[in-house]
Amino acid sequence: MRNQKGVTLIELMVALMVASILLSAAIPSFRQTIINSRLSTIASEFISSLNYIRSEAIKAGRSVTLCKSTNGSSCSISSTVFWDSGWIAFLDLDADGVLDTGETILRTWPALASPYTLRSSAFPNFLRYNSQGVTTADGNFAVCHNSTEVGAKAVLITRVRPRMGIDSDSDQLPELLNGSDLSSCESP
Ligand SMILES: [Ca+2]
Ligand SMILES: [Ca+2]
Repeated sequence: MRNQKGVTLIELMVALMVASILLSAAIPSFRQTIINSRLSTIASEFISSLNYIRSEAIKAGRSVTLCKSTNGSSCSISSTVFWDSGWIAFLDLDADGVLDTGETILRTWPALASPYTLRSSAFPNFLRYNSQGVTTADGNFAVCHNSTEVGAKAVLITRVRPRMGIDSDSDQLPELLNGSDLSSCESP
C-alpha cells in the first residue's frame, strides 16, 4: 500500500512537470494567436472605415475625407501623431483634405491599444475619396504589433477598392501594392 502511494506521488510529480512544460510552450503561441487575430481585426476595421467613407462620398456626391485625429473632433497634421491615435470621417465640401468650419464629422474611431500601430507613408495625414468614390492617390498602410513586420497586416489603397495585403509567398510578411514584402511598420 505504502509502495503504491509512492508511485502515485512520483506519477503526480511527473504529470505536473509535463503539464508545466506543455503550458509554458502553449502560452507564447496562444499569445501570438491573440495578437494575430487583433491585427486582422484592426486591418478589417480600417478597411470598413474606408469602404464607409467611399460609399458616403458616392451617396453625398461630395468628397469624404478620413484624417488622423487624437480627439475625435479635429484632424492632426503633426508628424509625431499617427493613424493609431484614432481617425475621423467628415464631409469635405471643398475637397481639400482639411476639416473646415461648416464641414460635418460623419464618424469617429478611437485610438488603437498600445503597442498596435497603423501607419502610412503615402497618406501621412488624410485620405480622401471624391464623389465618384475614387481616392486621390494609391498607397499602403501597415498594421503592426510592437513594430514587428513579421505577422503584420497591410491595407492596400487602390484608386477604387481598399483591400487586405496577402502573403502569397508565405514568409509572414504581407505584400504591398508594388508586390514587395512589407519592410517597415513605420513608413510602409
Ligand atoms: Ca475641407
Ligand atoms: Ca510575403
